[in-house]
Amino acid sequence: MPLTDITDVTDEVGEALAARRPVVALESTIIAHGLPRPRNLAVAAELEELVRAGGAVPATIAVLDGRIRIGLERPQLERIAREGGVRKLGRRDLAPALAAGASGATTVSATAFLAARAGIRVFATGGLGGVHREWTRDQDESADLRVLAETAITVVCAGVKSVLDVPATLQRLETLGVGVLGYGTEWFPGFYLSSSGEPVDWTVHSPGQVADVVRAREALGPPESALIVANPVPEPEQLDPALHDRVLRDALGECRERGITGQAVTPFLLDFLTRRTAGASLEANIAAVRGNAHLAARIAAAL
Ligand code: PSU
Ligand code: MN
Repeated sequence: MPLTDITDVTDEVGEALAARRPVVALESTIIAHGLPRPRNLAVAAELEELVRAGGAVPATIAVLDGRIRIGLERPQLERIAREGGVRKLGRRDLAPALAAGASGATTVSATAFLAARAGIRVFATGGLGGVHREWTRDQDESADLRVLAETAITVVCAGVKSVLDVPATLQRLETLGVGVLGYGTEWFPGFYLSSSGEPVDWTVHSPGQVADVVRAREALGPPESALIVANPVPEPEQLDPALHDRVLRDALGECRERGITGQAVTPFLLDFLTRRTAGASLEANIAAVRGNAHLAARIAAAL
């Protein structure tokens, strides 16, 4: 069965891709499982507007009723934001979800995979998945990393979620051959924080410089891999680092105590932080994603 038979591309996205106009992919897990309702719907719509304001067409990606959706109309965005039973789909979950006629939100791994297949070259998200701090015990490493190692796409993010083991994740990215550029910074961003305290090897300062790197990568040819553009949340909008460290310690403790594992870990930690920082982590998270959506559009336009 050809992929096009099970994929619905909105007219707007399809026309933009055919005319080689800039398109930016957006993931849907952050909407369904990363942000609280009803704010999630407002943010999802705002991200699309930010992409437009940056000069590109937004393509939010999800699976609805067993069909791949590249670009969502408003009623479909509402379903992802509001419906119960919207599953969290990594790349490996796509086939069973499609076969079952299920609906689900796509993580970075599934979104990057589907976006690249659809011919989209730039993707914006909040924070990537990565190596969890309890890796030595449970080997929890997000499928995001493996997919980024095999997929030619530029991913604009605010680093990896700070609930993870950031140095270990950077090591894995190096091993996997995934390029990392700091955008306007010499430090890898810390998702809720402007800096994780870990250095990056390469820094760029404009969308044009990112486009130069992408073109050089394309000239080098296979094997394909992703390019991460690590764009920090502006310092005035970051979460207070002391509050971050304190609440995160509690979150990781509670996660372990309650025996939460697998796909549930990331949503649990994000929600715990939101509740225990009285929404401050949520604001930092949203500020980061906003900046990424806008920058991704400018990069897509520069390409
Ligand atoms: N970044 C956010 N919020 C999120 C996520 C990332 O700001 O909800 C999601 C992404 O979809 C990412 C996923 O791919 O969390 C990683 O989950 P896991 O650690 O279970 O692979
Ligand atoms: Mn995991």
